[in-house]
Amino acid sequence: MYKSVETLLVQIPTIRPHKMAVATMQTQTLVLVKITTEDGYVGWGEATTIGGLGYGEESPESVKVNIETYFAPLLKTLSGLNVAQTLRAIKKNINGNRFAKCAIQTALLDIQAQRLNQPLSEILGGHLRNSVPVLWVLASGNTEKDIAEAQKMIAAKRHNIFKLKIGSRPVEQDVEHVLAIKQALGKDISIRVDVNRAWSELDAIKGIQLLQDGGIDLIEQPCAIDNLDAMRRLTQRFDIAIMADESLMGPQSAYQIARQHGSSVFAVKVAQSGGLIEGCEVAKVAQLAGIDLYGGTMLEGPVGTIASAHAFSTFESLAYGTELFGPLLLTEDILKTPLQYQNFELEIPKGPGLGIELDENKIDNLRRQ
Ligand code: MUC
Ligand code: MG
Repeated sequence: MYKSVETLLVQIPTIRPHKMAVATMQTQTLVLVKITTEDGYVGWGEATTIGGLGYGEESPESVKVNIETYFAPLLKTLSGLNVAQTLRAIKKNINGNRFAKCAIQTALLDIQAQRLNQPLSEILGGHLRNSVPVLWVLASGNTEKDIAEAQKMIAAKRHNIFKLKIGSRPVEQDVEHVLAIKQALGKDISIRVDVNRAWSELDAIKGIQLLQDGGIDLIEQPCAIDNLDAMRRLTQRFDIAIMADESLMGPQSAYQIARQHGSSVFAVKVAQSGGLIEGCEVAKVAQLAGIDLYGGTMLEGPVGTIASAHAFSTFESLAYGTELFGPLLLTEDILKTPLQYQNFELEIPKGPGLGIELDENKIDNLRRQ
């Protein structure tokens, strides 16, 4: 049934250095998975991560090796099964590897949706919105450059919400940088910060108090991945929204955080969740626990971005919007028709499957040999 399963590492420079507490990116390595069936369908998935092993537990290289060594041979033995049965067999035979599992699942769902002649969102339960709001991340590392970049985005009606990457400088310096940007952009522009787990609990108490007083709207992943107790104490101590990102690793960890109300918002990432279906399950746990939702990214290219958009389009509420801007951070597009970003939102394609067409010549030129 499956003729081939290919994993391609596609290296694309970013439009400027993207500075985060965990890594500074000058290029992004997209991890693309292409599954071809015996009867001629082609499905795409993505397992992109950030900063090699700096962010998650899988690197582009480990995803490629694991898919080629374990997932692809297994898939070739699974014929005549539906998507759910195939995913169950994968889970039974392969531990962990959430990013690789997400890419494989996305490609399988892309194929299945094409067979049914429906957009991918429809086999995840159905879309509730045709587009999703998209914020922009200011991470040049320079206050003046960030302000100019934000003003350009607002004028072009591309983004009117901004997330600032902090955590690599002392708390006071980071706060000064954030509040200068908030003041320059004005009270109607929502500013959030992502600490990428760089603060101790005491740093967080100091920093969050100052940012809350300065009118900032949300604090993302202030403390260490495993320090769920600190996340819970901070959520209870402050009025400002505290969002779990790296700590959220799928439905089980969503449940663990939700049962103690360890954050007020969840950043749902399909790769961190282990798949689109699991991303929707994380959202359901949040909804049941009264936790707000935000659609996160691993700075994927167009495949992972639009797959995430299909999943997020099914969420009943998406109070904090999304950060599905990954393709806009790259200097090259790998689609025949670019994704549609307009009026501060990303349109969700209406064609069958993912609803995008990849430019395979371009991919061939950009891929690591
Ligand atoms: C993260 O931690 O949120 C998402 C946007 C961005 O700039 O970096 C990623 C990772
Ligand atoms: Mg984050």
